[in-house]
Amino acid sequence: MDELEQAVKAILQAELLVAATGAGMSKESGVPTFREAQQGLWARYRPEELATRDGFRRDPARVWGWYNYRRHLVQSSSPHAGHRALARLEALVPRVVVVTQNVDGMHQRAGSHTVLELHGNLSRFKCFDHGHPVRLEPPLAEVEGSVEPPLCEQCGSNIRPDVVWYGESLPPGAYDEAERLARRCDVMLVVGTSGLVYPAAGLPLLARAGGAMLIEVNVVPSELTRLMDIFLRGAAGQVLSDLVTRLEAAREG
Ligand code: BV8
Repeated sequence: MDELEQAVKAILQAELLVAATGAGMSKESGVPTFREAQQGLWARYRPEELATRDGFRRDPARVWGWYNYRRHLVQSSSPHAGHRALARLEALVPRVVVVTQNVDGMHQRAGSHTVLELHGNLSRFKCFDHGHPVRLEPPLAEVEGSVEPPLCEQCGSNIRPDVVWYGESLPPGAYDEAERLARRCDVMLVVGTSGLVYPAAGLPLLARAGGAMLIEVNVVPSELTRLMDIFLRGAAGQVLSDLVTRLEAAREG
């Protein structure tokens, strides 16, 4: 039995499947990943300069402008067949939860109903000093550049994207639920992550300890591959589409 067939067999028996996704999940939508040399978002900047409280304090306009540019990339992109395949899974497995490190909202746009955003969403906003939620027409920038952020009407501090920066804690509700589900799931499908950023990267280990079958989809091995029962090498769009098409055929068969 080839690896894809093994994955189909395991998923058909699952009651609870957790799909843990990273930036590689959105690559085929045209949203850049972080670590791929040259074209990755971090290639030209160090994460500490842009995705930390200190980076924002030092130069709010540069960070705000960078997120406006990323928001433009996200809003000019669409979910691909791989995002839609994860949504199709909901008709095949009693409970499917997507736990994503991505901040682009693609899973929700593709139709997934239960998405835990561990690192927030760049189209949601709050203020820097107190986290006051802020409703704002999401600003877009077709080119990178510095743009002064607006100010919070309640406290006058800078408005920032509602994402989790390095050194910031994850939203307690989302992370605690992700941890609980990782421990309980029958299958964890790990897609498009280098497995470098914690605590998200620790979830597959919890799933393994809980007795789950671990399946990874990636174009190259990651930091997590050593934990996996099955490694499906390939792009998320193609591999997930093939996987779910086979699952649908097996369900009908
Ligand atoms: C925390 C949101 C508790 C913002 C992101 C010192 C001080 C403080 C903390 C730390 C510290 N040292 C270490 C830490 C912990 C730190 C951490 O893990 N650092 C790393 C760098 C070592 N973590 C944190 O700070 C977290 N908080 O620990 O809080 C705390 C609090 C205070 C003090 C101490 C502890 C918060 C981390 C969240 C940071 N925010 N994003 C934004 O997006 O702007 S992280 C961001 O980068 C993403 O969200 C994601 O998590 C990460 C990128 O990783 P990936 O998604 O895996 O993407 P990557 O590009 O790396 O890989 C892409 C993969 O896809 C590759 O494997 C590639 O092969 C594959 N691929 C490519 N194409 C395809 C594909 N796969 C399939 N198909 C394809 N077509």
